[in-house]
Amino acid sequence: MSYDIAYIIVESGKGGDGLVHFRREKYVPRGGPDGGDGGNGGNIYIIGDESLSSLLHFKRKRHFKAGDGENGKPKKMKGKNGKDVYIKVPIGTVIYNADTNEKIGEILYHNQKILVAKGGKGGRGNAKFATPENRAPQIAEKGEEGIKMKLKLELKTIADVGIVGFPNAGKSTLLNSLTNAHSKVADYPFTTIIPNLGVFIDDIYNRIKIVDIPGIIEGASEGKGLGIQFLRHIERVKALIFLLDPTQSDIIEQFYKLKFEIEKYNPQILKKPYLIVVNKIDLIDSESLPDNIENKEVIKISAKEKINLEKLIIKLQEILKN
Ligand SMILES: Nc1nc2c(ncn2[C@@H]2O[C@H](COP(=O)(O)OP(=O)(O)OP(=O)(O)O)[C@@H](O)[C@H]2O)c(=O)[nH]1
Ligand SMILES: [Mg+2]
Repeated sequence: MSYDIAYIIVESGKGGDGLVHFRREKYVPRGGPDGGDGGNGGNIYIIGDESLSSLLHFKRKRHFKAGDGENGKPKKMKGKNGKDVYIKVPIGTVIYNADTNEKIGEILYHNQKILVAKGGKGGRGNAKFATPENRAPQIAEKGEEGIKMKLKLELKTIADVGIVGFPNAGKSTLLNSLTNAHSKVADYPFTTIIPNLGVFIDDIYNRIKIVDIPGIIEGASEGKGLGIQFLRHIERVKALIFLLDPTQSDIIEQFYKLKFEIEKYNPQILKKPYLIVVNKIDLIDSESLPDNIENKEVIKISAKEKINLEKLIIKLQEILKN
């Protein structure tokens, strides 16, 4: 089982059987039929949970069974319905029938529910079969069987590239300049609250999906600013752009602070390929910037004035290829 694919077995509950039973009361020698209906079997739902970011929790538990419906009872009492089961998955999970490969649905938002296995219907008790011709039916229905199936869950990557940086670094401006996106740009921090997705199409029609994310600040991994919500998004991209803003503070310091927050959240993210990009070179003397950080080339651009973006694209294509 890999990080972003999981196989699970789900089993909805069996419906309870209907009951054959006749009323028994003192002084009433031959009571009528009073066998109750069986309860319905429990359903299995998949539900979106925004606090999850992977399918790893299915390593521990792979088999899910909903409760069976109770059998019908005397006095026309219906058996209890079986307990439903809700299986939590991260947003972005696509659900397939593992045997047929048919797509069942996709979880796109928090608390979204998709019914994947309906419980069996409870059978009717003999009280339901009484007619003027047959006042004492000896028949009742059996409850329907539940459904057992294997599901494949797949967590989609949201984009190829995620742009990370401090608030106001120009992440949304860069996304808009490179792609068809119209992410809101403004000169105050936390303009971007929800990640925006844009697609860059190169001359050989390769599509690169790029996402800008809310600004990272110190303490983000502990929930400061927009906290870990956005860090979760960069777990699901293939490569990163560290976008540094030389008008705010020292860029080397910015780079280390960003890396520090990401590492504290999930060190695996830093194993992804990344580019170090300095923005807003139209505002400063770019000669004063270092050419390398940690032996990695520093790419100097202006997202707003569209300076050096061709080079950035070439570098992006390179790191995505590997
Ligand atoms: N001069 C200049 N200004 C820029 C450049 N890139 C972005 N800006 C400006 O910087 C400000 C912030 O830009 P945004 O794109 O909203 O920054 P962001 O990183 O998305 O900000 P948050 O979403 O708040 O984290 C805006 O006023 C932009 O016009 C650039 O290359 N040169
Ligand atoms: Mg923004």
